[in-house]
Amino acid sequence: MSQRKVNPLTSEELTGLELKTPADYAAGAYGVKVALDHAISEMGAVRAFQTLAKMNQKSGFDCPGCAWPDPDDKRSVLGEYCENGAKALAEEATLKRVDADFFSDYTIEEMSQWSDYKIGKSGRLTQPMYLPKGESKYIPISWSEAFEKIAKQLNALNHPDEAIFYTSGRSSNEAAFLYGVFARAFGTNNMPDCSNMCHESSGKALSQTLGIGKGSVTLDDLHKADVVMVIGQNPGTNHPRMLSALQKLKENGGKVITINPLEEAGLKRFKNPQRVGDYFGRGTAITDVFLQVRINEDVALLNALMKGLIARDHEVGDILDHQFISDKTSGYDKLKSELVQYQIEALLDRSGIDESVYQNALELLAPAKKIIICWAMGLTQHQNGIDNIKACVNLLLMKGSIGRDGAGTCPVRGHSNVQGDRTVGIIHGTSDKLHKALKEVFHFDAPRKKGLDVVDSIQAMYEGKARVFVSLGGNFVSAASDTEYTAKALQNCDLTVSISTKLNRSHFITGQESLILPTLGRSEQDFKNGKARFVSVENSMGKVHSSEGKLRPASDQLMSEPEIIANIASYTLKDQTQIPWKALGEDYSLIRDYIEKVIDGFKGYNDRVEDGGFYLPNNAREGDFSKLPNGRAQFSTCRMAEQTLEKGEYMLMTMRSHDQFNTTIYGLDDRYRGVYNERRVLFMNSEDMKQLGLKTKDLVNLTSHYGGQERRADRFHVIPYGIPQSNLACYFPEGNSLVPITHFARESQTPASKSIVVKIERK
Ligand SMILES: Nc1nc2c(c(=O)[nH]1)N[C@H]1C(S)=C(S)[C@@H](COP(=O)(O)OP(=O)(O)OC[C@H]3O[C@@H](n4cnc5c(=O)[nH]c(N)nc54)[C@H](O)[C@@H]3O)O[C@H]1N2
Ligand SMILES: Nc1nc2c(c(=O)[nH]1)N[C@H]1C(S)=C(S)[C@@H](COP(=O)(O)OP(=O)(O)OC[C@H]3O[C@@H](n4cnc5c(=O)[nH]c(N)nc54)[C@H](O)[C@@H]3O)O[C@H]1N2
Ligand code: SF4
Ligand SMILES: [Mo]
Repeated sequence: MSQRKVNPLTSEELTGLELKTPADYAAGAYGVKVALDHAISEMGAVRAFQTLAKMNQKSGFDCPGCAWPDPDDKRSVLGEYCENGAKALAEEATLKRVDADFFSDYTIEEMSQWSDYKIGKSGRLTQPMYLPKGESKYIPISWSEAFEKIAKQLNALNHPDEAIFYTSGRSSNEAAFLYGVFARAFGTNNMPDCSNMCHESSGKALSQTLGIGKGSVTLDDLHKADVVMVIGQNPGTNHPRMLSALQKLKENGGKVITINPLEEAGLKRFKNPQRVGDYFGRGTAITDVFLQVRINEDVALLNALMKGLIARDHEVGDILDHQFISDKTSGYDKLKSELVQYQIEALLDRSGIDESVYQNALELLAPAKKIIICWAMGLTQHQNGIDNIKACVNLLLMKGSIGRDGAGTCPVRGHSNVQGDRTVGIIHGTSDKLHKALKEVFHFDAPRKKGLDVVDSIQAMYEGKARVFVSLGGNFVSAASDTEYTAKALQNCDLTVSISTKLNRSHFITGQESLILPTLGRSEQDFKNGKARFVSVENSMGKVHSSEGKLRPASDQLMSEPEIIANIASYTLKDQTQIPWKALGEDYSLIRDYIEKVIDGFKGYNDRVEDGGFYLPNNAREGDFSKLPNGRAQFSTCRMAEQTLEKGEYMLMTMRSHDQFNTTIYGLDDRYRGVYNERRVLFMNSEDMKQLGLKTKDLVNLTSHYGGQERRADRFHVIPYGIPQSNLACYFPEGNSLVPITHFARESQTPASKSIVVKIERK
């Protein structure tokens, strides 16, 4: 085990909390100002304006932020991006640099004491760096020496399953496909990815019920729905352009029901920065009915809504789609008999919803023929995450709201290409179909044994069963749960390798040896032999399109992701395969040709992607459930939350502020929630504060107690907030140390980082 004394947690230093009243609308003129301030301060004015003009345009590059889709037809001349897209770009296109001199100035022990904010703001990585065994400073290394070291360590393993190949969701289809082929040709399915911590619960629930692990709607459907339910998602911050789609929906007469423990500003009212009128007017009210659910009581609430719909259908008829239920689904009677066991009052009592607000929601849902449910981490990151999503599917199926225009499932994806990475093979297993295709096309036998996901990988490293960890993007130590345990797991490795754009904490929490391989960002030009190359990505709604960077790269020593992977593969596997690694790394159109041969739905990939992009096949969108048992969509039985709180215990959720992208901290404000200049805050109900005798800004520590072990996160300012009693919220990753590695969603193993039972300790 490493002797280095590095800190896996972000600094606990307080930065000077200021509080204001939470906002009552999102975006608007001030949002544009903030976006430009970020872009200009990191990139300079000229570079900022020139680059932003290319983002999300047809011949430009895909926003490195979230996975929200661009319009299919025309794009706005005022810019097709939001405030947080501008911040994501600013972060990547910053003029600050982390070069060899920087690394010679600081030891990893020193840098690990910094806050995540300070680490991220250091700038872009510029050259390959190597941390030798027992040393505390990274030193420069050539690309070829770096590849030799990786090959040597991989080939020295007792078994390929001692290697782990992690992927974060920002990699292109081309890079991800090559990485997946390499890992399998090397001999392992150990491909954990950020999806495991994100929408894995959605993927599992949707595959089992509708036959596809993705959503079924397009952007256009959102404009046409009768009712959109937004559950466990904060689009104003995390998918800001979704608000433009909801605005269009409202203008077309559609309604919005929001289910969330917090009344998020972006779901109240939206002032569209692309509409001059909205700068002066009040903008558009988004939410019609707000159901302020208690944390993890969504199944109870959805069950109550379904019971209400069934009762009305009995009374007045034509509320449920009986034709659809009998023609296309199975399991309805079982669900109905299960729902009979519950009392609506008891379900509402559990979920914390007033009868009158519940009735208002029913008023909207009952007559609706076209319902869309959008959701994100508020549903997936609980022990019963899969049940949450199956309950949403139940409601949609009852109403015949699947496979119909303006209706369906909308799991809103996180990272800009997390969905594409999965499509092209980043998953910890090889299906029979993929096995066969790889054999036919590349002439090798992919491993049959199931691989490790994020949680299993951490446990394997902790137990010394895995010894080389390669990370294609991401910040594993800060993103995963049980921070100190995860840190020990990584430190048990012989070698950790990070393919990264920017410095992050995982570069300090390393194996005995460590490599940082700096790569190009989305916004940067990717030239080879004088020719510009482009990559492709898939958005949250299953559309594949191209992305071509426009900026001069941060350094002339950067290498593209596909080329780095091709080199790792060819150094490691030498001539053991017939795969032309080098050629693939140079010419991405060859990778796309192979993707077309191996993965369904990519026919004519190269031509179609250059021609504006294309939608991948989607059986749920088509209403085709032939792959499912009896060829039918499946109703399911869903378990409600089972955790009960003892006296002195609270239910904590960890969420994103408005000024971060996962572990990358853009700034210290959470403007919509009225929190400024501080991340160590604990959102608490004012009655709960009163009971504990806590005043605004008092400092507290948090502890969790699972399996007889105490875990801690210290020093948070308490702030009164509109959150249900006995519920708490703090930011991610500050709260991650409280989540035991074994606390995850059943089946999907997604860390349950939105329902952590904690106690409060006064400072
Ligand atoms: N600017 C920005 N954009 C991002 C990201 C980012 O960090 N910054 N991250 C990207 C990624 S990877 C992802 S996965 C997405 C995440 O997007 P979101 O899922 O919107 O992100 P979170 O902040 O985790 O917030 C979840 C919401 O769920 C609510 N919630 C928590 N618990 C419950 C519950 O039990 N029930 C219900 N109904 N609601 C609950 C919270 O109050 C919060 O509003 O965003 C993506 N986009
Ligand atoms: N407690 C708690 N934990 C959570 C969550 C939560 O809500 N609560 N959310 C979970 C979710 S939804 C997710 S998706 C994970 C996120 O987990 P990750 O994807 O692992 O984390 P990120 O913070 O997105 O990774 C940021 C790093 O990626 C690198 N990077 C950025 N762009 C590129 C690029 O183009 N190429 C390459 N190679 N590297 C790049 C940079 O070095 C940057 O520091 O965290 C999870 N963890
Ligand atoms: S909505 Fe998401 S993808 Fe679109 S500009 Fe904003 S951050 Fe980028
Ligand atoms: Mo995510």
